[in-house]
Order: sequence, then C-alpha cells, then structure tokens
Amino acid sequence: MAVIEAEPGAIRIDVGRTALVIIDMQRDFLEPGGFGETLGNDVSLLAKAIGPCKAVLSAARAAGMLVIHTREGHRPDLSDAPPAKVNRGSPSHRIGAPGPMGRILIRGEPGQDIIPELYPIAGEVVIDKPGKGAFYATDLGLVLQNKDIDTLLVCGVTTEVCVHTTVREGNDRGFRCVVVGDACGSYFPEFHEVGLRMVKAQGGIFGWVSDSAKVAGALA
Ligand code: TIU
Repeated sequence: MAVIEAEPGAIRIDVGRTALVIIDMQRDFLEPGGFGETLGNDVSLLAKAIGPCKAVLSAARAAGMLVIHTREGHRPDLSDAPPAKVNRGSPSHRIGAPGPMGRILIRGEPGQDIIPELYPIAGEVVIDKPGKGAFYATDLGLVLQNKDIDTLLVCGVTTEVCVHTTVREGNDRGFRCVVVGDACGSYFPEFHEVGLRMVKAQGGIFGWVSDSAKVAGALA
C-alpha cells in the first residue's frame, strides 16, 4: 500500500492493483523537427513533461508496477482511420502524408514511436490506439481487467486531448485515475492548467491530480 498526496485529497493505492499509463510520448509530438513542430507548435512545452515522466517511470519500474505505454497511430492503409480525422487540416499535414520522420501517425514509422528517454522495456505493455482515448478500439480494458487493476497513474501528452479523453474513459469504467500534472504537457499552457483543474474539481469528478515528486516519493 502507498498513499499519494494529491488533490482534491490524498489517495491510498495498492501498488499491485495500480498501473502507470504513459500516453503518446511519441517522437512526432515531442521532438524538434517532428510533425508537431511542423504544425507550428512549440514542442518545448511538451518536453517539460519528459523528466517528470521519467521519474515516475523509474519509480514504477522499481516498485514492480504494471507499466503501459500508448501510441496514437493508424494502419498504413488507413483502414482504421476515420475519414473525418484524415481529412482534417491541410493535405500536406494529414495522417498518412509524408512527414519529417516518416508517414504522419502511421504505425511502424519512426515518428510514431516512443521517444528514446521513455522507451518501453521487456514486460511493459504497448497499446497502439487509433483514437484519442486509450480504451477506444484497443485491448487496454482487457489487460487491466486481467491484471486486476483498479487505479491508473496517468502521464503523457497532450493534457487536454489524449490524456483527458483517456481519464474520462477510465473514470466511466470505474478506474480511479490519478493524473501526474507535471508529467503531462500541452502545446497550449492554458489548456494544460484548466485541463488539470477540470479533473480535480467537484470533489474529483474525473479523478485526482498529483505531481511526479509526490508519486515517486509515495512509491519509494
Ligand atoms: N496524443 C494526443 O494528444 N494527440 C493529439 O493529437 N493531441 C493534440 O493536442 N493535437
């Protein structure tokens, strides 16, 4: 058992029933020269989350916790990509178009893979997801059920998009979700701040918000 200091209140976790879920820490979203930067985003805003993610990942590995990494991406033939998603934005920046690190958001391309700093090791689960939420059209729920998980520690990018959608999905499925605030990031700082506030408002309507030092300290 461990107690994590968080808002709106401390949460007691069973480490054996808790999973660390790292959302979409992919090269195309985070690295200078990647697709995210090509769109005009300041990727340093996301890079701030790498150190805190690494600290939580190290603590989770040391504690023997289940670690799950997700990657947003699609099949090369785009058969799992909704036309409404593919047709968004200018043609040169669409899913499947050639990008600076391979075809944009296509599984198997270098840019779609996880950044080296947080690369999965043997025994960790990698979930390829076609949507924003990590539960949608994936076997994440099955993995969590089989491992008897009741609590998720959630990190990654971006706070208001894929992190938020996953937390909302997890909350509706009965999982207690603890968002590690400084281990998340957004291209829009105000969305990051408000996104975190939305999780913990109303007595923790979607879950809890903590930070990497508190989580790592609780797992030590
Ligand atoms: N992983 C994730 O959040 N995917 C996005 O497309 N995020 C944006 O903020 N665009």
